[in-house]
Amino acid sequence: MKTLQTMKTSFVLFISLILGGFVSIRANNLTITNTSVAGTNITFQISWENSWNTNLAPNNWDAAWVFVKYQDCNTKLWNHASLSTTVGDHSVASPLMVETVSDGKGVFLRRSAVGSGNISNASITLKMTIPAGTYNYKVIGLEMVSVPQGTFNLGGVASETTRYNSFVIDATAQSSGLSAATLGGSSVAIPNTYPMGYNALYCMKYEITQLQYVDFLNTLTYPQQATRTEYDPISAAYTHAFNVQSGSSYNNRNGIIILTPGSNAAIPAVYANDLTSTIENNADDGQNIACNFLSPMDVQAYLDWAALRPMSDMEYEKICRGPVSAVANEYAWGSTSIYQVYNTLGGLINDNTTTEQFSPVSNGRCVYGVGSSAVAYGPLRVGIFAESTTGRESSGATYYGIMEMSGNVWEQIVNTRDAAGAAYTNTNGDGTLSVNGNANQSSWPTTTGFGLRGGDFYNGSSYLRLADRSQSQWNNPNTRNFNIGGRGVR
Ligand SMILES: [Ca+2]
Ligand SMILES: [Ca+2]
Ligand SMILES: [Ca+2]
Repeated sequence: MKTLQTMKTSFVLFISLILGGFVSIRANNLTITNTSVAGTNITFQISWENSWNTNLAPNNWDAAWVFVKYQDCNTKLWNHASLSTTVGDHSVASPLMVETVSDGKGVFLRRSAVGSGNISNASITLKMTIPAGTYNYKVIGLEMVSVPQGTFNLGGVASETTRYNSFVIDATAQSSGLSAATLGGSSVAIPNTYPMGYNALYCMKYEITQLQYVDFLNTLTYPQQATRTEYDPISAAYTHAFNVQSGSSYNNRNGIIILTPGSNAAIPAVYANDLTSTIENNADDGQNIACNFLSPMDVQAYLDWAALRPMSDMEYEKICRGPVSAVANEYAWGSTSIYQVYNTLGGLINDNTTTEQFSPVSNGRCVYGVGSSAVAYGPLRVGIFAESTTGRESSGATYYGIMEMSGNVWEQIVNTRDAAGAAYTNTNGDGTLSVNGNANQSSWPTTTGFGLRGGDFYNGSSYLRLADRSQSQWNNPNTRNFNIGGRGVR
């Protein structure tokens, strides 16, 4: 297990072809700079820290999922750019390689050979397939981690409660489907089209952050924004996009605000991060804190827009446990070591910033269990426990190096308890939402088929167990709770 240091998340570059200028509007540890467009080629430099590609267990690599949004300067509407599916059409500097995808909705950039360390200003040119026009562009990068194809142990061990039956998921299981009796845990029968975690996938390294959600909102139309936030986009400047806790002025550490109100239900609002009010987009405005208050339909819309897909209930266990044996009552980091952390506990350093950290280092650090002991509670920065000296247990990483799969905000999954969940396939998002801002991909749940995994900053430790399925059916598609977020896979 390589060390996992600083979090890196989406970065947006906004450029104008009309002005011929290229201005980066934000920066964090995954950066995209020096962007230019020539014809249908978009060129930029990408940097991120602590990338890896290893031929030792877990035999995987990290990658940046990069996709391009372009805005028609006449209609002002944002579209998802298609990228060439031919590797040779793109130009990628060492030590990176490009991995194209068959639907052309983005590319993965990753180390071409075994190695580790920082990626520094690697030059990338991607070939887009877009109609002629005059556009603004946003290049967005999300950090992902590869989860290789392979068998794994589902279900925890016999002494644990609220779990799947214990058995091996292999190629035969995936190609044959599984009966309700085989699965156990209140499941229905699932066909061979349900993603069981046997096949290779990429998983977002972190929960969706508040900056990523702002970037998303700022490419939507007014009606889409209205669906994807709690308050109308026409609300006054500095209105929070999501709920204020009842009886309090506290927003559970969610700092997403309306910066410029929309108007006439036609011109969209401009959103920003302003956790430390009231000058937006400062270094301490919570950009890299996990985005909470996300309903199941909010997460699905984000994933459709990003051309990713929801994680299945069984994939959650594969991503956490990997191919090794289950440990009784283990958490996502593969042991029962646990050290409680929450934001009002003390020990938080650089609160609300992109370097928010917690001291001391200890095995099993996990954001959970604040309960009712404090009012001003909320999630922490994604990747907060991954430091230069931490390993799997002290950073809270899964077998593959994915962060906060136990604790912080709940993970959303597609369940195996409803017919609608069982009908889910591995259909990816296509970058485009319905007129009203909903995901509209074949087989994705709409009313039932939803579930939660991994616990959160508010509840106690039993939900953090990686085998725990006590909330694996949670059919509240439009409910926004202060302790629920999500992430995607592809
Ligand atoms: Ca501020
Ligand atoms: Ca989580
Ligand atoms: Ca869609």
